[in-house]
Amino acid sequence: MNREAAKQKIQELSKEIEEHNYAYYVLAQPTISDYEFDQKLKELQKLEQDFPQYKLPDSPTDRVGGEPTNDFPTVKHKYPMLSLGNSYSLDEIRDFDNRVQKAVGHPVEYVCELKYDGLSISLTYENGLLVRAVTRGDGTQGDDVTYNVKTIKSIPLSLREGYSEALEIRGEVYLPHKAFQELNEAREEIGENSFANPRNAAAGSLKMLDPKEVAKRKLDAFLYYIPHELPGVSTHYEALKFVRKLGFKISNNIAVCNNLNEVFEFINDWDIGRKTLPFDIDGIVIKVNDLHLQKELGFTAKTPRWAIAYKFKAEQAETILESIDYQVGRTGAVTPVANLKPVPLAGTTVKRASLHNADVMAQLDVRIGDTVYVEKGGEIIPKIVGVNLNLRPDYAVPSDFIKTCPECGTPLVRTEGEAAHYCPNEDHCPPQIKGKLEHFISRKAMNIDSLGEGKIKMLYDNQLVADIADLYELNVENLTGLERIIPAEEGKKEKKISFREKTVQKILSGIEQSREVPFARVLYALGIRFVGETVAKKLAEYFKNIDNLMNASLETLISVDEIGEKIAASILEYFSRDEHIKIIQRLKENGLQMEIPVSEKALVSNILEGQSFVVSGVFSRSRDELKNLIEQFGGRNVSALSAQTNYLIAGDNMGPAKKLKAEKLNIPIISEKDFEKMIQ
Ligand code: 3B9
Repeated sequence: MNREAAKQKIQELSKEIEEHNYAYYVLAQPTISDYEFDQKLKELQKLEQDFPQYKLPDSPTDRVGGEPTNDFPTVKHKYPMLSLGNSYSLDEIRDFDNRVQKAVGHPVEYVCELKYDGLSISLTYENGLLVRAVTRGDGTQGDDVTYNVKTIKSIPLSLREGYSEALEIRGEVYLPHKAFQELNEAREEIGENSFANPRNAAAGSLKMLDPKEVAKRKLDAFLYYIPHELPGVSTHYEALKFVRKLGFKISNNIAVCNNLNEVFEFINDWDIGRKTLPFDIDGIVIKVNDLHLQKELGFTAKTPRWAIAYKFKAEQAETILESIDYQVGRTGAVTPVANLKPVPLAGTTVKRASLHNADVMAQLDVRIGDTVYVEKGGEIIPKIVGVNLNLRPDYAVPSDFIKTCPECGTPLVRTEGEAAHYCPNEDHCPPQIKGKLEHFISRKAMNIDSLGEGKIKMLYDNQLVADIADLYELNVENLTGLERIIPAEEGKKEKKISFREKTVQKILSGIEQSREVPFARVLYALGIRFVGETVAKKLAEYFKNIDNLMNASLETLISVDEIGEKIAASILEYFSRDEHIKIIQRLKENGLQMEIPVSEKALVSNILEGQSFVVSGVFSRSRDELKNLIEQFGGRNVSALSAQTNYLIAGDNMGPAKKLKAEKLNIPIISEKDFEKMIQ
């Protein structure tokens, strides 16, 4: 094919394929068979490969996912992303309506929408093209996940009707029930943990580093808000109709309500209707329709005054409390968990429920044998919210909270003023070890995404890793053939799974790559209590390397910006343990970054420029600290003496061979004091 024809064909196919996408994913009216669609997509992919110069910026081939990334850049939102105030009763909606009417002086029209339970996202279009998709983050800034969002088929890559004005639009990315179920089944097959709910699954999916993986997840999105003016639009409802024409998927389940009764009717209809929806909603959103009135009402720090969410009541069931287990979490917190006589609730059978902590147990006065009320909220595990005292049997007596850790036997501690009991055996209590490992590999720490919760469990259960340094001693031999047994469940057989060769390679290369992770993130990854990302950065900037930090006194630590006594004490405590020092030693030996790169060590002066030093012996400061000083003043450290070396800094106990060699090469031997004079 000649170039002109290829260009033409690429344009035609791109347009045609996107039309089919639109018909299928937005209008839910397929216009072509899957087979024909795939043929066209393949044809386009081939042409784009042969004539990459003609690939369009909104090519539908991007929907299968581009190249993997290492990180999602942080982007500041042009308009803040607010959240919604919550209400749990019709009375609270009445109060909301009263506040609105009082502020504007007359009754107003409302729009009612479903409250999608997903992940908020903001899309930016420039010259008609999707240029950015950013997560809500903290409302002010979020993660740029554009390449992942491009794989969501119902999100237009370019706007219809030739619309080319700048446009920002907000909505919710979610995972439909069916896709959620399929995903969890597939994860179970390969030994990964299931997601607790579609919301977590959607959030996890959008944060994956490989868009090709995201493309497989069948995410979807509803859009519901435009934070700026649109031509000829004066109500929220009109705004939604306007953007629907531009190709966005806007819900059909929207009502304009003239009074509160109509709002209540919408709420009641959907309290029942939600059970038949193919996706989760967690309530109804009520918004003032008139955009001028919205502006007049304004917003508070986090929420608009013109909108409110009505949250559906969690469904309740009554059943018998048969026994109480105690679970130790990743952080050592101990949670009492009730074993219940199985009872159906909101589509699933409930057998277990959280009792939170000793205070809640005492306050509810729950006893084994009691009939209890269980409720399913947004959490993973349902909770007990009350006891039916009329049905309490005579034998029921309060149970004492356990005194020792059910996982490792260590006596539990409870800090004054805190509700939770903790197991203090941080380094040797199994769930806490796994927690530390999971933190270590997490995205903002060492970012070893070839390992996950499931694989960590497998490695731990097979006694291959018991601390973070063990990860760097894994190899092909001990990973190959590892087995994990998935116990038999109702209607299913016991399953054995093992790592495939490809998985083993992936795990090892993920670990290998983590050796390049900068010092600040290594420091964060250690999991020192109270040392979060920001604190780790400050510490890395100040101390430059791990030895300086390890040797720092309380006074020095506290003198660092943003480090208070609580953090300082925790750092001292961490480094006071031999075991931790050994782990750090092993991490060092395995080549992890234990200092900031030279280029980042702020140059204090360039007085030593062009001078090279060999440091040998014992000094008043650590050798690393001395080497840092050399670099901070523009000098260079070399490991062995040669004719090019300018100075040998000799400390106590320097070997006689070094001295001889320096004398032979005519290299000046100076003391620590001499060196201090050089940089004064
Ligand atoms: C800046 C539905 C959800 C939802 C809003 C929703 C979640 C949030 C919201 C969005 N489902 N609707 N609506 N159906 N899950 C109403 C909170 N609105 C905003 O984020 C927002 C942002 C605003 C006002 C609202 O005011 C501005 C402030 C400064 C500059 C420009 C605008």
